[in-house]
Amino acid sequence: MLDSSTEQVPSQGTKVAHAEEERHARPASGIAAFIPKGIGRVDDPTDALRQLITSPDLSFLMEAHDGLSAAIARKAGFAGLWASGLSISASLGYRDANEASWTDVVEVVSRMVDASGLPILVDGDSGFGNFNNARLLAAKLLQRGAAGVCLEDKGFPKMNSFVGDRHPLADIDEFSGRLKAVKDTTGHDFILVARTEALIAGYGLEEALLRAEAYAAAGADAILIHSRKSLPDEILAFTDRWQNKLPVVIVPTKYYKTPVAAYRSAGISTVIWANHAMRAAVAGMRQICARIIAEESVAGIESDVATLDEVFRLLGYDELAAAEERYLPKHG
Ligand code: SPV
Ligand code: MG
Repeated sequence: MLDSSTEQVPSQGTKVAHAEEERHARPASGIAAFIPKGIGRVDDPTDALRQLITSPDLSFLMEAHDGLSAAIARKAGFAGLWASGLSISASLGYRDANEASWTDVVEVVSRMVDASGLPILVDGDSGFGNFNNARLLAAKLLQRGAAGVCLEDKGFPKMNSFVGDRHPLADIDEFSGRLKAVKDTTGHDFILVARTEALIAGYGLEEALLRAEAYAAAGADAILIHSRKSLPDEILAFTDRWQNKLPVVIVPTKYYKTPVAAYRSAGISTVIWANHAMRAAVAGMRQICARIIAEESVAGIESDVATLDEVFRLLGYDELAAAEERYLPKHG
């Protein structure tokens, strides 16, 4: 039986209240988004994301890359999502090198908004060009119900931070102009996270601090400091010197063994689990495909895949049944 409208969704503390009863949601931009009853949405995505990022508690954003992964993360209890460029690219069959267009990203994020109702911080890469492309991207994301965008101080096209050693940094003033243009275009509410790749590019702590200062002055709401070391030492050195002049966001993909207690004591604001839904999907699909081809049957795998009822619940099929009762003619 489909009963998602009464399903209890675990919450991440009391940080975000879901307005379960809302059907036709209206994001801050004033553009209507369709979010079926039973999924519900936060009253104000930008405010909800701001609370997550500025609250004294450590917050978590879960990666999602399409409507389904967004709905699953929401059901698991995450209060906010990271629309990962790497994962969205992978799910579209692209490399994380700006092969997916900015309109591809906007479309995917729009599906994630509707399917989850959660505040979403969107990985805007380097903004797909100069200040003009960055502000256009941000404005469109705001219109589609996203809560914020994260821009990294690289050029176009960018390359994923874990691939190769060529990660040329943007000029500080030029990148600051990109940030200012986004703020001037989207207004105060839309969250702007400035990400510095100074450590990834091998420039070290002083360059990272210099850039974080400049990006704070340009109007960023938070700083994402990225590292690809297997230990969090350079991240913790940064937070020690930075002293939370703006909230700090981290992506512990490579230093994944570090317990989150270390981030709490360092006063870090937000942890992004950046690609784990996509990687879980890759591993799950790989295993199931291998078994089906080897066994020439799906009989043995039934208990290892989600039931169709679970899929129907995730996507609110019961709401459609109720809507049919209400709107379809009753004759015949
Ligand atoms: C992403 O998830 O696309 C990110 C994080 O930007 S990383 O892949 O670590 O660069
Ligand atoms: Mg990315």
